[in-house]
Amino acid sequence: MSSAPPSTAALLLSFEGTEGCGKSTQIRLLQEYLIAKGLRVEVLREPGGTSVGEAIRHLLQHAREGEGLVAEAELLLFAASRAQLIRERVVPLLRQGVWVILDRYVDSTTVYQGIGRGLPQQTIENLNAFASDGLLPHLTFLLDLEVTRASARIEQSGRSLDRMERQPQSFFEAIRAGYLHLAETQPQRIRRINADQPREQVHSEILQHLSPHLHGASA
Ligand code: Z5A
Repeated sequence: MSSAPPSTAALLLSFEGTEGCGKSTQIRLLQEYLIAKGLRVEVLREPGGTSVGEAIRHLLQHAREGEGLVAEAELLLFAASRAQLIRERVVPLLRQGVWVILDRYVDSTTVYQGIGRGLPQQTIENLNAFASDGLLPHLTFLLDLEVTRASARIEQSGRSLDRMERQPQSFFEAIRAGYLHLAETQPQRIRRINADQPREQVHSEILQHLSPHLHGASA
């Protein structure tokens, strides 16, 4: 999977990491920063981001019916949400020159379904390529945080856990290790950011990675 997004001007960015690592917080800060620079920016989440995708998200994370999902069906539902999102929103937005920030993307499937659920990596690679139409982000920010630190943040926020989050700590340790391996093997695209720092510091590290791409960017 290696095709470039269909626009020379607008970038496709994605954020990855274990739950509670600060993706939503950093995406918000980055969106504000880019908008202040005069860029048009859309934030979309996975699963979700379209009506179909949000219905799939509900089934995967919150609906009682989702409790019985087998790993293979779970994988196909994430892929279905992605196929819809890419064609209905992401590609048209990039063509209009709108920057797109994705809250999770193909790397989530590689680690959660591949490593977490133990599904065959080749199947996942093929399905990721099919669902995404081969579209990879220009840059992916991996917010890396120790699992116990991330759980403490979620606990502190007071929100309840969804189906995907009710896994043992070992599951999330494996996910974190999987992400770190991906960042090591694809250093051009995937940038590991130490998320165990104050919000502003994390934001500023993200901007450092982005700055070569910002040169000359305009709406
Ligand atoms: N999934 C999958 O299995 N396969 C796939 O292909 C895809 C997804 C696409 C989606 O989760 C689930 O789907 C996810 C993977 C799976 N499940 N699991 N398990 P989601 O989108 O519902 O939620 P999430 O991605 O796990 O994110 P989150 O829990 O909402 O956390 P976050 O966005 O990374 O963090 P946050 O909300 O910005 O911050 C969490 C708290 O920490 C909050 O109270 C903040 O105020 C605080 N915070 C943030 N930054 C800091 C710093 N720097 N210091 C201290 N405190 C901070």
